[in-house]
Amino acid sequence: AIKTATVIEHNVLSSPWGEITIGNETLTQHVFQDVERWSDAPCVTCGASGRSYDYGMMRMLIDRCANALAGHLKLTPGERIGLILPNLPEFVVLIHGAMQAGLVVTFANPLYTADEVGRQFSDCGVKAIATIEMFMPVAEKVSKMLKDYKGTIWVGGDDDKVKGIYGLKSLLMADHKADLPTLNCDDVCLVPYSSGTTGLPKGVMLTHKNLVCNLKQVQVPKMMKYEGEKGKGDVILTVPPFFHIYGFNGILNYNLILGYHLVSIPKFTPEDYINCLIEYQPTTLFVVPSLLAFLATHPSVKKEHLQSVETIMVGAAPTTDSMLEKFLIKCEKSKDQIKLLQGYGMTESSPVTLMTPYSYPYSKVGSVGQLVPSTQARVTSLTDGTPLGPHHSGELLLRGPQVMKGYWNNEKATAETVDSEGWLHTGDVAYYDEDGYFYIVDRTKELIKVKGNQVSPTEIESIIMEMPEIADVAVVGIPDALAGEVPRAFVVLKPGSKLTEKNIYDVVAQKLTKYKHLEGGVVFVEAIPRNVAGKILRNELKVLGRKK
Ligand code: 4UW
Repeated sequence: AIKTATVIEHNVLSSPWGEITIGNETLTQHVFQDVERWSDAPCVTCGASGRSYDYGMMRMLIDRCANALAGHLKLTPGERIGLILPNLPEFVVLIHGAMQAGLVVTFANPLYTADEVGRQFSDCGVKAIATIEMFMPVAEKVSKMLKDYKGTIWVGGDDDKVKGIYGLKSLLMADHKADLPTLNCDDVCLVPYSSGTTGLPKGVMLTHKNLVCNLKQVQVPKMMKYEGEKGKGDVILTVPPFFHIYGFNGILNYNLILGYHLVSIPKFTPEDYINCLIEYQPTTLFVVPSLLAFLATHPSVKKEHLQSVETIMVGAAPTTDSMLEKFLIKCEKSKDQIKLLQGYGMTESSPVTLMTPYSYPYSKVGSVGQLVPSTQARVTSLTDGTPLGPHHSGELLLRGPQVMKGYWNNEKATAETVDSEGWLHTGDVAYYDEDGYFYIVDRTKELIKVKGNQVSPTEIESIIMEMPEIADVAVVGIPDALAGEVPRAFVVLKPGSKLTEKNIYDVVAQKLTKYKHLEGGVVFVEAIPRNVAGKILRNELKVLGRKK
């Protein structure tokens, strides 16, 4: 039988999965609470190099890391550390080590340009950076933009030959000792960046409590397969980055609690991914829609490669039913033999708010699922804000203990996003059915999602506006078969300008990482449609985009 969400009042929906108890643990305590039960089991493995730590080793290295950061680099509670790291086992050592030392972590995509990392790390007031050799030049450039900088941790590199650079290995090998602080679960421990419903990327303040609650919310008995199955030795193959909230809390921490073996690769290549499928025989895959499309349609992925897979979890951008079908056809498995699960969330909600329960009926394929425990929702009319009943699309509002404390140093954006009653305004358009299953149908916010990655139109627009010959610009996402969406710029040139599409493409490409490039092209127009308040009418441009 389908569990049904209960409507409580004024069309506020509550979770059919009850409530969680909110405790006082820190994130690291919660994630490693049962570590003694499987200390010899593999914890995180790099699928490219084979480098691997077991749970006991991982826990010990985290302790050592916390002591070294506090005792040797003299980082003090509340100070920010910035990670520029791909998915490597050491990511886990550093992020949980830093949190245990009371530090606040912010992470950046390692493929960001120095401009992008610099903007984020200066905004957050970062005091130390951890990175690998490949990104040391970016770290060095960025460190010069930061005040009271305390040092760079070089993962895989050597110690101290250059002042202010610390090899991670020697930090962990030395017996550094520090008086580690007693932490409060209301302390902020993570500040990932998200552009939210509008504007440039902003720091999202997440507390230990936010993140721990969200882990409890997705591990309710019966909603997940995993009831009573802790430590059963599942193998998880994952590509979504640990430097995004889905990868960090929704995948990494979620599976570490269960004692599962996480295999990841620092950089996606079809060969490495297929090799991991063959070598590690994963039981669960965590993917974004573009990776699902790869598995379903790429000729080098064969059904034999997918035989061990029992569950596949997809989210971070819209998935189509037809792609889910294509995937089943590729595996030659029935819907009973493989579970296709979907989750929906935002950085601002730690991230999960909706998830398909493990036992959901296949009539609901395409739904992003039901409310996770202790979470409420409202769907409000896009025209007048009134709450809507089943099967009517409107803006999705969510409330629960996983909703962020606010945006870093930005009360205005916080107030615009989380209202006085605690509702998070998602900027997504959704409806729910009579069983409390939700369907995402559109987005009212400006955010563009390229392969699950956030792209802020404002960020691209501000770079184009800096070119002297530009009179006005607006960027919107246009549909793309592989990436989901790609950015397209509509540009008004100043009279007499001879700027070409390539000139504009190149300026953006110089300043921003690859997935933000104008793969949707540049369209020259006479004027950008704006409302009386000067706000860009993006929907009109999207229609224009579809016609092109
Ligand atoms: N369908 C359609 C979806 C979906 C979606 C997200 O970068 P952020 O801030 O955060 C994320 C979080 C992804 C995520 C959370 C929980 C979970 O279980 C899971 O997967 C299994 C993935 O991406 O972007 C937030 C925005 O991304 C869109 C939506 O617009 C949202 O506001 N989005 N998930 N399943 N769209």
